[in-house]
Amino acid sequence: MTTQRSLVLVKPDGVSRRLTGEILRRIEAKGYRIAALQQRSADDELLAQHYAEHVGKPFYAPLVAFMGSGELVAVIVEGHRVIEGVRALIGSTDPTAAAPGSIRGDLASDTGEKVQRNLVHASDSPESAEREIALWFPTA
Ligand code: RTP
Ligand code: MG
Repeated sequence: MTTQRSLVLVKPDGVSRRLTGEILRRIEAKGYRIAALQQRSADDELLAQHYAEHVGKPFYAPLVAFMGSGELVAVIVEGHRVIEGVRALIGSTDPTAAAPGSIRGDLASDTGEKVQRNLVHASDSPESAEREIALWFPTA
């Protein structure tokens, strides 16, 4: 078995709606291990690095404002094929399109705003996972 790591963020909507436990419960119940966890806020500089691929897109400014609007929970999750597995657990970006049974499909609401408030972020490739873990957990 090759163990992978993924960077998961419970976004500010997840923390303020008291869904941190429910989201992490689903990830743990699937068999993944929480290797590190921190509740914190994020400044514009960290968010600009985290979302570098989205700079210039129409939702970028509202996305950074939303992600900086309150505390979030940053987590390193470990397991076999965890990157693909957690992406499947969280579901599609758009809360309306996300499949029932997924975290976003079951728990995220479409607010009709410029940015999707979709509760959770998860790394989308091994390269982005290692880049994001280095940003959020510099010593891990
Ligand atoms: P994430 O990076 O947060 O795990 O989500 P994702 O891969 O499913 O989505 P991505 O395309 O990377 O977009 C990052 C986040 O930006 C917000 N977004 N809003 N048109 C919109 O309203 C829109 N598009 C993207 C979402 O919060 C999305 O998760
Ligand atoms: Mg993404």
